[in-house]
Amino acid sequence: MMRAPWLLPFWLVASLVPRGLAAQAADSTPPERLAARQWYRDAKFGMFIHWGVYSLLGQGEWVMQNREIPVGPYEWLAGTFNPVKFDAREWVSLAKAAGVRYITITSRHHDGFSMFATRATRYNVVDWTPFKRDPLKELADECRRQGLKLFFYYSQLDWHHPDYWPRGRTGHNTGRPESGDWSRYLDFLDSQLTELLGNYGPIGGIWFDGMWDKPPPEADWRLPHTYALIHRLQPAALIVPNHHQAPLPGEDVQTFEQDLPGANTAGFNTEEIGRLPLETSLTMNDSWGFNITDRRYKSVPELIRYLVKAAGRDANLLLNVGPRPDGTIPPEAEERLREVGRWLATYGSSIYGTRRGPIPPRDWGVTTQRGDSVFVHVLDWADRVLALPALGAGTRVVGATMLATGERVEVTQSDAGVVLTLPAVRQGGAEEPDRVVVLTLEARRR
Ligand code: FHN
Repeated sequence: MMRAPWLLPFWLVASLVPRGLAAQAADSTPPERLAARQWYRDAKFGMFIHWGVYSLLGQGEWVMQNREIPVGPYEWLAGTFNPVKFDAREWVSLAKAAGVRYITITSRHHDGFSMFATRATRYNVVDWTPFKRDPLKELADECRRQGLKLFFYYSQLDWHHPDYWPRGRTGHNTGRPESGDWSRYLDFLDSQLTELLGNYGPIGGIWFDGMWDKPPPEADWRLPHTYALIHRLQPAALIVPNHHQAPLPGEDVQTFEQDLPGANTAGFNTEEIGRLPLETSLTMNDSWGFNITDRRYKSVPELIRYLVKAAGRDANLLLNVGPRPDGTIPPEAEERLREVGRWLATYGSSIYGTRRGPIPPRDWGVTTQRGDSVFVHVLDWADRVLALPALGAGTRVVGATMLATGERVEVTQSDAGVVLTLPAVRQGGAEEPDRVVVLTLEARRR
């Protein structure tokens, strides 16, 4: 008799199902998770937070690997972590001001230090540090109070745990014994995930990272087992895997890193886009974790345009901040978040709750759509006249205005397309990062 697919090793299932279709084919997704996926598609904007022991050194979250810090000294460093200025209310208020709908925070990064209360190891923020508080609990409570969803980033890769063995591509120079018990390590992951899903109320989901360190079939990560565990504990929690591959069975979101969906300038993203909700994660400067010398912050218009381009490709933007070791957010990041929030206060209707529009991304910009409103986001087009391709058979534009001002936009249309004449840009007026035209459609039958 054929074994049920969830009893087969996940790499075998993955190899049997055409890539890209894998996620949908083996999925019998329950209604609460389908609803969560819809919520996720509508949310469009999230705040990523990379924060941990590494923040103390101000050289990014890979400092343990990059500086070849052995486990012993790193454990000492962890024992000094004391972010006395951490205030969950301030973080969540800032996230709200930025206009994000969810926060994804590192519960455990590759350094293996747990930023939450866990019984699976003493190497955690409550038991190991003078801080003794569980920041994730404080954040979870505050997110609930202020109406944001909270997701937990969780690294499958570990540079500290002795059972992360055999080693993958990284974590070779941390002075661990050259042996270990892989299945015990996977049990450890499951027990921590059980805590994350059990002790913080309803969460948005788990954002996995690090499997790329030894991708299957090199290692069996027991994904069907772990994914089933997560979905059993919280049926509406989404699994967001940053494994840089096309979606696998049981996953809920396809996430891309430092690239819009389908692009691969970063060198590790797949160009294959499945049918799950999409997300793209982006650093605000060039670092995820706090980096004291990284001043290469993206400008506010750059960030806005990235958010818009993501929405035009049906993807959320997960924009990162790396808080400082005392628990404060760098002012450069705070300023940018508030500015993006100000922009969204005017233009949010063209982003939240939309789907990609009828015109695929163009050099001049993108389109988004909600119901019979199409939002034309003019990003790179200096002229007043813009020609669009036909919006679909029988689709007529019955109105066109500038979203910000309500000014009328002149429209001429034919079977070949729609020509818009945008209002003249006021002399001396500030250059907008995105000129948004709202087209109202009337579908008519031929
Ligand atoms: O190695 C990590 C990195 O530190 C960071 O967490 C990013 C976020 O998308 N993901 C990994 C690289 O793929």
